[in-house]
Amino acid sequence: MFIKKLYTLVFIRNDAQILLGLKKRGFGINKWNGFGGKVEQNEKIIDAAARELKEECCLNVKTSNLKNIGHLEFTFEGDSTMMDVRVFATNSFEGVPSETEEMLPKWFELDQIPYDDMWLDDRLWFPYMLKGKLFYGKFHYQGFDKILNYTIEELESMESFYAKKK
Ligand code: 6OG
Repeated sequence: MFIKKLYTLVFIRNDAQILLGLKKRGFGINKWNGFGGKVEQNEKIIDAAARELKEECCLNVKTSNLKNIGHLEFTFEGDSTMMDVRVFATNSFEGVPSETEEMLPKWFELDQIPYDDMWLDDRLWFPYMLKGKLFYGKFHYQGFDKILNYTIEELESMESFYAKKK
């Protein structure tokens, strides 16, 4: 059995671009990713998503504008933790993305996503997100640079996915 830990991951979009952040420290250092982190005890997932976005790149979002677009599960060989990552997206935000101690934000054209400097799983599920599809992905890593196995599926709705998962 795995010990599940809840995380958020937020993507800010405009028509032609996506905002990614270069992680400057800790887990995933030197990789481009969305903005997110651990959900705290007694914190709503959606509140954690907005909080982490603000802490990492100084943008404000209304939680009502954050759309849950995907669910990712990561496990690592020899580790009993499962990272349960709730993915959100929005094109509605306030502020200017700014560098913080944790992240360096940068806009990328949708056809210039820097997959070579991202988690290996991203190139597998980003295409769903970029086409506006909902998704569930499960990835089992050996170390941080090899995926031993994975599955990805498109979802009809997040609500029915979570209802079935319970
Ligand atoms: P902190 O440790 O910084 O939260 N995360 C992943 N994101 C992608 N794209 N691929 C992975 O493959 C990931 N594993 C974790 C979840 C870590 C942040 O990194 C995300 C969180 O947003 C293994 O608090």
